[in-house]
Amino acid sequence: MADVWQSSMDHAVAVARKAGEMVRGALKDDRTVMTKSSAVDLVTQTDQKVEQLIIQSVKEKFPTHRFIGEESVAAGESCNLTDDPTWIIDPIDGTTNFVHAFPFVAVSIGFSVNKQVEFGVVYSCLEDKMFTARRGRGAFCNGEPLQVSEQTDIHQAIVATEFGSSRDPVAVDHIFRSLRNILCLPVHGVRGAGTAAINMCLVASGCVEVYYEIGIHVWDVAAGSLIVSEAGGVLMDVDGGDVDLMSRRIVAAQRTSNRQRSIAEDRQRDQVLQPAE
Ligand code: LIP
Repeated sequence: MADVWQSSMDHAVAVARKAGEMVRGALKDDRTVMTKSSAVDLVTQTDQKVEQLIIQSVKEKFPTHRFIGEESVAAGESCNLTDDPTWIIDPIDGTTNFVHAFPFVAVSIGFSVNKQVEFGVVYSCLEDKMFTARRGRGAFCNGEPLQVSEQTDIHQAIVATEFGSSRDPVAVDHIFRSLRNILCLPVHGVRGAGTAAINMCLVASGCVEVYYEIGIHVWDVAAGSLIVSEAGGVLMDVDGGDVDLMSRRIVAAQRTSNRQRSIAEDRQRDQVLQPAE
């Protein structure tokens, strides 16, 4: 049977590539920085222009579809995920990286219907890596199939996370307590690319076993979540329950063996992951 969302996915890949060109071009220009929720929650005109480019082009092709876009929400639009076909857009995931020309910057486009992600596209535009996943049809990077790591021992894992943009000392203490608990499990290492979307693609690619973050938004993780699950990984809440993409917390891991649920389950036993808010 024909895939009803194939033309939308093709469009997402094409517009993500165009958006990536815009991001690369803007890196050479002056990057005027503004702030949002805190002094370290950065936004640039390029974030806004890229989001407009994506939304405009989708509206022309699919006029009935809805949108949740990071910069539209910052400008006051609502952030409700309905059953309608919805494009969930982070025009620049890794804005701080972009501002500093730190080389991990992604355009992230998820597409959901009935609150289920149907396809995800993450374009790591400075590396020129196009990550894609279609529900039930696998995950790919530049056309090559992705497979999560087979490492089942958390002690031999790399864990990715981020510090977020809150500098409230209590929240920062929670983040550091979680980090300390994880490092001392022990694990081989803790890393962070500076973008949730690319961290999730690293899980899907098999070079990072687990990524977790508390405080992320649906646009940071919608596309990446499908890329992880289609590469054989699992998603869960930080307390080990079912993931809710709107809950602002996520664990993405290579697979659900008893051992691999440990970070989330240890949260219940030993409070490994401290809530940030
Ligand atoms: C960022 C994420 C990053 C997270 C930040 C922020 P932005 O997205 O990708 O991992 O720690 O809180 O959400 O703002 O660069 O699109």
